[in-house]
Amino acid sequence: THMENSLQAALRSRRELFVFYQPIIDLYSGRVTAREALARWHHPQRGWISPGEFVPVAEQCGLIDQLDEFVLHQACRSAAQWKDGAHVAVNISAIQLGRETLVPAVAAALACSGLSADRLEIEVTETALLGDEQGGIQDLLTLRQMGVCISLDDFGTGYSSLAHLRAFPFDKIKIDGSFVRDALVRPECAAVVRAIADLGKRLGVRTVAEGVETEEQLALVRKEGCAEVQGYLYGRPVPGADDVERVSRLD
Ligand code: G
Ligand code: G
Ligand code: MN
Ligand code: NA
Repeated sequence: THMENSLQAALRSRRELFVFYQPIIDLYSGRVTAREALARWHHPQRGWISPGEFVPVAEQCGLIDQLDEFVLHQACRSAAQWKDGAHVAVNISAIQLGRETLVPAVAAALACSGLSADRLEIEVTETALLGDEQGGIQDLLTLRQMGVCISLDDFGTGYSSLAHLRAFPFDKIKIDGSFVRDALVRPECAAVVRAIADLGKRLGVRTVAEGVETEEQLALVRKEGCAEVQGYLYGRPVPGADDVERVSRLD
């Protein structure tokens, strides 16, 4: 399709692809503990295209490994320059787990950037653990042995199963933003936030509340015992320091 071809061209030239970063705050210290790397595509005719649109296309047409590798390298390179020592969190597509290219790609990004492995967090969704479960879990174990932190993203949506938490000892659970968004108006969403936060405490896994946009939502997730928060209240995704100027010319 047209989008496949232009995404392929964008990956080759690299001029239209950007990595934006959104802060993740540790509620105990109040500091930025990590930044999530989020892919952004500025198409010459269509303008900004969301990863919600182009990541599925990249997955379908076999470009996802190149896209994730691009983001991984860029994110590690940026994080190596951050003076506050914050971690960088990179999303890896579910279909990459259990493929022989993933672990070498992470190792290469760390080696090229000089970033210490314990400053890299890999975010995977539960979909990653379906199907070829053993290959996926083996990859996560290898990454963990290298010192990389592993987060379970979008928890509570999709194919949520508590079996995943038994199959692999995640370092963090990210509570999907949809629950946080509605927690103040829908008791069942507040109950889900509380249940996941409790689960994290009992398992000794840090929980991250995503999609925190207001002070009221912050107070709620703090009360429920979430360890970290992410959302527009603290900051939207913004381009890395090296790209600020280039992006401002596009807007
Ligand atoms: O940034 P935004 O909220 O629009 O992201 C939408 C979705 O795209 C999220 O689920 C996010 O995890 C995913 N995403 C963003 N960047 C990347 C990336 O570099 N690789 C993969 N695989 N997914 C990404
Ligand atoms: O699936 P994943 O958690 O990786 O996706 C993160 C997505 O959530 C990004 O696309 C980011 O732009 C979006 N996001 C981050 N914070 C907020 C927020 O406070 N509100 C909303 N609506 N979206 C957010
Ligand atoms: Mn994520
Ligand atoms: Na998420």
